[in-house]
Amino acid sequence: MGSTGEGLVVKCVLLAAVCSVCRSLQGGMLFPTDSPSREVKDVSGLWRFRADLSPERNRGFEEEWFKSPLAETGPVIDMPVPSSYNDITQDSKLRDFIGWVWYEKELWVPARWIQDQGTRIMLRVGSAHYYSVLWVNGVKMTEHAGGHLPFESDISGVLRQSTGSHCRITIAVNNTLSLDTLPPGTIQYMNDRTRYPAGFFVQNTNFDFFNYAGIHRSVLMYTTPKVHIDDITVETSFSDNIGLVSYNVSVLGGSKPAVKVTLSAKDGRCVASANGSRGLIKVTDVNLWWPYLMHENPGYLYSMEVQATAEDGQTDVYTLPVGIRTVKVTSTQFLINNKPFYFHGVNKHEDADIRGKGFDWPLIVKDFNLMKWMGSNSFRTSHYPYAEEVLQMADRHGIVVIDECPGVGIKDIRSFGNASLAHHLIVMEELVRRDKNHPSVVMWSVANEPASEMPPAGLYFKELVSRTRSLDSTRPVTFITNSNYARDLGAPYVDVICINSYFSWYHDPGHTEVIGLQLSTQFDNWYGKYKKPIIQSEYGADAVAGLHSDPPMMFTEEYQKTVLQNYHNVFDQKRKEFVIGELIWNFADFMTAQTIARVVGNKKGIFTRQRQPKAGAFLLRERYWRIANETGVLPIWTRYPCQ
Ligand code: GCB
Repeated sequence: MGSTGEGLVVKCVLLAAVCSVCRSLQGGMLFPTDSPSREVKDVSGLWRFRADLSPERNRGFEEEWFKSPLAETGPVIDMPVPSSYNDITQDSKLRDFIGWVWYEKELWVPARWIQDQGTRIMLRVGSAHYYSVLWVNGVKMTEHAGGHLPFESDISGVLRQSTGSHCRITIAVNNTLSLDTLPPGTIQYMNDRTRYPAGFFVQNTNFDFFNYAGIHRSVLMYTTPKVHIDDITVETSFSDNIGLVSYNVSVLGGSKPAVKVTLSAKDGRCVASANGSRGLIKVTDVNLWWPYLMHENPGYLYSMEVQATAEDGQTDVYTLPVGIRTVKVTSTQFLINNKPFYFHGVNKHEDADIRGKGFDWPLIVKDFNLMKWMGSNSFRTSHYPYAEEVLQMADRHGIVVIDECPGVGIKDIRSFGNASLAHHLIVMEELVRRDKNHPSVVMWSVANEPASEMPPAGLYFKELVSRTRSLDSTRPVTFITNSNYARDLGAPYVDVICINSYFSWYHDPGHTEVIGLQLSTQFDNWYGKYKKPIIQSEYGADAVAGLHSDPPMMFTEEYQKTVLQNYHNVFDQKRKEFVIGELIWNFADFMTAQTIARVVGNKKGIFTRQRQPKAGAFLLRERYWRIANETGVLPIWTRYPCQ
């Protein structure tokens, strides 16, 4: 340890991680929507911004930058929210910045919100990477550990204490990763003064994507009545043509609220209703929620309107989309509504030019159009939870989702300790709380490629998987492995085995002729030992768009295509047995840290980062539509010409 400042960037986050361990989740995290009793105000847009470049990254806290307008304590720049800050300026110091950055937004809150004492005013951040502290008008509201899930705070009190309805929101965000964060990382100080300047440090990580940071999703202000619907949980099933929706509504803020639940079909017709905060609703002639390419009418959603009326007669109304479906796993199949489902889809990243991991509607809609164009029926949220709006799209389009937590790059034995596990459990709790009602989400993934052969991994995953099951007993749980089938200590606990392998890329580079044998062996070994269905959760090869060679050479479009074809031959044999899915790595090229193995990012996309297809995209398109035509029921308008 050399300079006075070293350790501080880490210390702030470690402290935060410890606090998050002590915390247990309170309340629900319903997505804010307008309703007759609720209003939403989007406070995204241009915010003021400053990175704390002080050696200890701690000047903002020492000088209490949250107490007065940010522009009064130093220079500020414009920063769009939502967006990563890294690629917004021409300054490499900001692109590669590690430590605290400060965001500020000033706005007017509708006066009626403040005057009406019966109105609860909430402030909700969709996600900010990684650790956040939130102040309103200089008063600290909350802190949050974790870069991919929402947090919120009741700001009614502080707004009512301030004069007028002017509101100043300050958010400090720290992207430092430590051994107990998810994903984990370490800060390394370089103390050889003949090679590095004083205070030089780097953030080490074990994952293959750029550690984009900032306020990545919308910041919303919203209201509810004082007696309000805090959370809703639905679990669905069916028997013959009767749909069953078991619901549980939690209402806070008052005693003895009267709860009424009404379920309406797509055309607005009321199909069932019930009274009481929990119960079972029966729907005759049910329209089940089906995946895309499995049914003529995929993604069918009912609307569940929940009304909670307080003793004073004030009513809170919240409407939740509900898809009725079941999910089951056998030793060889994944069943949706009791029919075998084969995952033919993609792995994605939240990643694009300029905005980094910032939420962006045009990008999301384009990505869904591309997935549907190529006949993809599913995706995995590699390697962290995606924006809620993405899951809402998946619900409506019938795209099946494997929902992954940010447990990526757990390679250091110290990251299997109690503090890490406690944080991991909280993240799973936050994830399930947020995403439990999405019919598109069919499985939880608790981690990607952890060092699952290390001795502590067995107990760690036993606990993690069983606690996840106790949070949600309706969905299977998996984690993604790339370890040796005989020594994997997590595999005994999961419901589905998900394997990543890169034959002829990281092993035997250039030799696509070995893929067939190696992949068959992989499948037979894993199935032989665990007797659980298997998804090839990653496979692929880098291809620099426009680079060609025949015979194929690594990094050309032809090589990527050849790798894919060789994998597909084996999938076609094994999907008759126990292989239940294939997810290409990756949907699109994406940014990574700078390393000698990456040429301006990872190029395993079948689309470029700008979403233009490479040869591999056309190959997959033919394949996925062929599989869909064999196994699915397609609406006439989607039938692919080359069937
Ligand atoms: C993997 C990782 C993924 C990488 C990919 C690659 O196994 O799960 O994050 O990007 O390999 O391209 O190396």
